[in-house]
Amino acid sequence: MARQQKRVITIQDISCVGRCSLTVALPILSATGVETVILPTAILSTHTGGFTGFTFRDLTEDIDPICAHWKELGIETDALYTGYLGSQDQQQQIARIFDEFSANDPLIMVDPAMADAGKLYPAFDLEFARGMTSLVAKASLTVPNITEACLLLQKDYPGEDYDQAWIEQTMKELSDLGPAQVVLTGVSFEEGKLGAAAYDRTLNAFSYYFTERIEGYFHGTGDIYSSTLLAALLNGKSLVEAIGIACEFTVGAIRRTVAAQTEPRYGVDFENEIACLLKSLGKN
Ligand code: PXL
Repeated sequence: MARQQKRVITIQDISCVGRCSLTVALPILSATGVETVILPTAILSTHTGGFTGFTFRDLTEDIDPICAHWKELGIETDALYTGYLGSQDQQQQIARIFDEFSANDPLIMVDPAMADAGKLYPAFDLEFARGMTSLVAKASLTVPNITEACLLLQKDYPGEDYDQAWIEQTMKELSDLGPAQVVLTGVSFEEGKLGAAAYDRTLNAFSYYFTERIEGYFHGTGDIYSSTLLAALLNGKSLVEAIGIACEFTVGAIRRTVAAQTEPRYGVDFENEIACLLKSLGKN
């Protein structure tokens, strides 16, 4: 029977506490009507940013048997979406999964979740970043922040010292790796404003969306942004519309968290912002 709903296979870790990766991707995508098939890469008691003593179980060995079962069932998908991976071995494994589930010409979105603010996350090294470049090469859309973009391209991290020409050149270089669409997050040209830039190679078009900048570091917001971007695209929005919808949703969740004065390492209150997201998608 033909599927009515869009389906995504998302591949990232489960951080049990701390609202990031699968614990934000699944609720956001599901709430917007997208059937979400999950492939957990690892299970951690918390994410690795701002907590010590976390547990980590690598699920590399489970990935192939899970996918083999799905193949037996004839599972097809409209999109594949990867985020934080458990190990470098998983990069090649996932590249194979992209090929195995390519029947419907799915959107392949790689969020190279590995670094922020000029630094790799604690679990990763430069070799992992090299491997991520190979995975991005297979994507149709990639969503790095500026730190991740520099690691993918092996260029120096500029901090805040860049201009529009640098952003556009960087997005073109990322697209030259493979993806026809690139969204760069954490872009700012003006004090007090922060947002995202997009490049669509097929249209040869750049676009931008900015909101107010809220000072502070908020865990999981990259994953919230990527999940919302994909949710908007799978709900028929254009890339230009989707980058704005994802910016507004992410900043809305940050605003709620600041107002509630909760600890940022526990993630942001995106749950109470979901009604606003549905409205911006025209869903209620
Ligand atoms: O993408 C954020 C993220 C996801 N998963 C784990 C993390 C982080 C960021 O630190 O540690 C386990």
